Amino acid sequence: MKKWVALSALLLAAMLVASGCGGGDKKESSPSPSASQAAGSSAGEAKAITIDATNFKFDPGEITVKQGDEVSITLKNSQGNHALKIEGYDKEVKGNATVKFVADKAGEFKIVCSIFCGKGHEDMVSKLIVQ
Ligand SMILES: [Cu+2]
Repeated sequence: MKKWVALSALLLAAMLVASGCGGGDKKESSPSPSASQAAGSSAGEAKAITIDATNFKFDPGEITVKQGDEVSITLKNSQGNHALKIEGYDKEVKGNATVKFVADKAGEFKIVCSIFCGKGHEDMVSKLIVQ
């Protein structure tokens, strides 16, 4: 029993180390909107966003970028089989792939799942806000 506890603690530590230097594509851990505003809030930045899809939800449910930003959206299918479509931008990405485009139109664009994935399919919505 003691061995098992030690082993799982070791595993946990290893996982923490791995995630610490592994997930370089995630940019959500930067809670400093004031810092970017202070830097001049320039448009045309590269924004890499990962949307996590499960049954039946997109996370995050809202993405905000600036007009002119180079947006790269990666859809990660954590559960089920989903695809993502940005209405108004005519962009689509299937699970575990990335779509890149320039957010040249301002406004709010509905993001929907474009694969019928089951009973909660209609609930799979997110939103792209281009300011
Ligand atoms: Cu769906």
